[in-house]
Amino acid sequence: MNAYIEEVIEKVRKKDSHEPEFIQTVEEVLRSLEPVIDKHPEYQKMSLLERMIEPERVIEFRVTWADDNGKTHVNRGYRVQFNSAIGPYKGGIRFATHVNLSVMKFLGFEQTFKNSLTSLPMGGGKGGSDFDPNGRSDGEIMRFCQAFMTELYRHIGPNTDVPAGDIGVGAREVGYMFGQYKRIRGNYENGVLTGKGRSFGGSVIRPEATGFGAVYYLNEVLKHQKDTIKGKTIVISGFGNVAWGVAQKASELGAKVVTLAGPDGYCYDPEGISTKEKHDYMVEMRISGRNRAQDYADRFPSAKFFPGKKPWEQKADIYMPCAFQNEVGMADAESIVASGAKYYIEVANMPTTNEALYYIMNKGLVVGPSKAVNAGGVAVSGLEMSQNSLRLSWSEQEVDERLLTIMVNIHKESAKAAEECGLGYNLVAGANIAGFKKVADAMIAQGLV
Ligand code: 2IT
Repeated sequence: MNAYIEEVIEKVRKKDSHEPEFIQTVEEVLRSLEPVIDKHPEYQKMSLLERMIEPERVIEFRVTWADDNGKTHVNRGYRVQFNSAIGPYKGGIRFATHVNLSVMKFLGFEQTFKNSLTSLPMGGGKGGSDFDPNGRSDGEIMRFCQAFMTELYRHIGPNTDVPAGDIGVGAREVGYMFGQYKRIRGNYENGVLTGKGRSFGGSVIRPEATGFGAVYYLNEVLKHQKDTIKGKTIVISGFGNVAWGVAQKASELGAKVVTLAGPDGYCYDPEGISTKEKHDYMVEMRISGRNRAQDYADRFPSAKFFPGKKPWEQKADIYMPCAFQNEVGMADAESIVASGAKYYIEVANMPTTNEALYYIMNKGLVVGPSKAVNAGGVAVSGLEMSQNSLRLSWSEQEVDERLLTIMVNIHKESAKAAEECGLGYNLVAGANIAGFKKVADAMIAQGLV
């Protein structure tokens, strides 16, 4: 092990001991950079890793709002502006009870490398709140978004920091936040947020982009392995925006997604979540705010609901976690490996514990890391920024073709970076190395930033 890397990890463990998710991603990313750090002793002299693990800025703020009964609530808001070496901070906003500083920092750190991989000029950032949108009325959501933006607006802008959606934040919430931003600023700066509605600068394909991009990436992996997506069964988790995009594109390309999952358990549908009716129902499940996977089995008799269980116990050719961080632990990894599957493609941000990740990799499965696989979402956000700057909007075909090209390129560059370091077809290390190099070069070129 490289002594410099271990020293930096040790510092993070001590200094940020109360931030387990952040420590986890720092360990995973930094350890995989060993061949690059070995080759470049000047990075140590310039304290490059110490700089990279320190966010440029962390903003934490109070969000006060009133529910429909007039009761006052206080939530905590965050924006972590992690790294602006290659472009304005860019990354989503997450509304979920599990949001805390550790989660925000892990997401901002991952976002920095992910955005670099897209080849578009975007730095890394992340924001959110511990607000729980489940079961909230439309009016409550709007007032919360307005209260959140009333503080956030002073820290963001089309050339400064460009937020978007994430878990709990979709086009509706982005719309309310944009409205409030515009009202306070008094300028029509639609490049300040991405994932907007189509009528005010949103890009086509942005809602589908994360899921479509993930399947494009999977397709590249299969081609590399001289395999095909046709006829493959896929086990996924979640039923939100990302799972929805994956189910649609996988069905279109001839694969069959056989599960979806929520906090209450999972559904197994041997006929596949393959029809437009089923895909549309996933959207209904999301906007209902009920947050229940069981609703799917109640609606479609071909599906069976398994209460309190995770979908990883089902056999499949390909596993694609699409829900949230650390949803796949050691016991889940053991079922996945025992199934004989060859492919494990992370879609949610850091869905695998480090122990489970190394286990799956060591057992010889091809692993697609989330920061590469899910980069299609932020890539189309980057394309939305381009369209807003041009004051133009591109056709579906144009955006989809660009998305495909970007995903093909991310796979190619990651595979190449790993190969060049003598690591073989290691897409996990390859994505980290390829993402890191561009940011590192930019930081060095810009002096002591
Ligand atoms: O995790 C992610 O990459 C996102 N939530 C999308 C961020 C964005 O700016 O579109």
